[in-house]
Amino acid sequence: MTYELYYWPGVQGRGEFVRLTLEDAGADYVDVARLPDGPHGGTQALLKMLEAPPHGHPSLAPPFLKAGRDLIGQTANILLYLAPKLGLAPRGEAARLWAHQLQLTLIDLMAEVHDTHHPIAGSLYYEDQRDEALRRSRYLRRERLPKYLGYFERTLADNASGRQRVLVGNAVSYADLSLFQVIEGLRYAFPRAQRRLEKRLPACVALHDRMAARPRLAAYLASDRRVPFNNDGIFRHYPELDA
Ligand SMILES: N[C@@H](CCC(=O)N[C@@H](CS)C(=O)NCC(=O)O)C(=O)O
Repeated sequence: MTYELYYWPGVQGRGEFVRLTLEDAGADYVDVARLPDGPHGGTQALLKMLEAPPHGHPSLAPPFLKAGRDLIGQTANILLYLAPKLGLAPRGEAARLWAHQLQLTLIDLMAEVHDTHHPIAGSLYYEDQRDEALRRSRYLRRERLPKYLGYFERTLADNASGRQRVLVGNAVSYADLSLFQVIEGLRYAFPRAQRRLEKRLPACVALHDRMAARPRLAAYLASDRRVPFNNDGIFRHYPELDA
């Protein structure tokens, strides 16, 4: 089965969570909107599948995944479906729901990060909401990031079931890959705040480094399939927001 991932080209965004799972598993997939423009590739193909899918349930927004005749939207939902098939989910319903819960929490954090540079509306320029962005990011740095990352640090510390600390059970799951991605994004967006915070996050940092060293993931990160972080994505670096 060749999976088809539909996500905006040029940014990592929420699609990157799905990409990391596909890449780490060595799955066969195409990143449709990054293909050359045409009936089966590029942004036009994405919009066509978004607005009028030939079968399956339509999504409000990317990312969504086409797997045969199934069309699955919502990042965490895609991973709930995909990761067990690729050997990157824990076994058993309770553990799967726990991984899903952690993924939803990471997606919540992403939304808060997005709202630091677009606190009023996604349709307005950053420059037109800069004052609100400055206020919002102060609270993210001081209150929200310590709360979220402290939670993941405790979750890792509390899970003593494996030799190597992972978020769920005793084997790497998509939740670990997603935490890696969020740490990468925060290092790009808020390098100063993140440097300070990471002094109190040894388990998160160790997990991040172990994920980065996984052979397939390392190969992906070094490849041109990994779009660099940039200021069109969700994690953006505006130095004034990291003051
Ligand atoms: N909760 C959804 C959010 C999807 C989402 O916000 N997608 C963004 C790109 S990362 C988008 O294209 N939004 C367009 C819109 O909301 O109008 C998920 O986790 O997949």
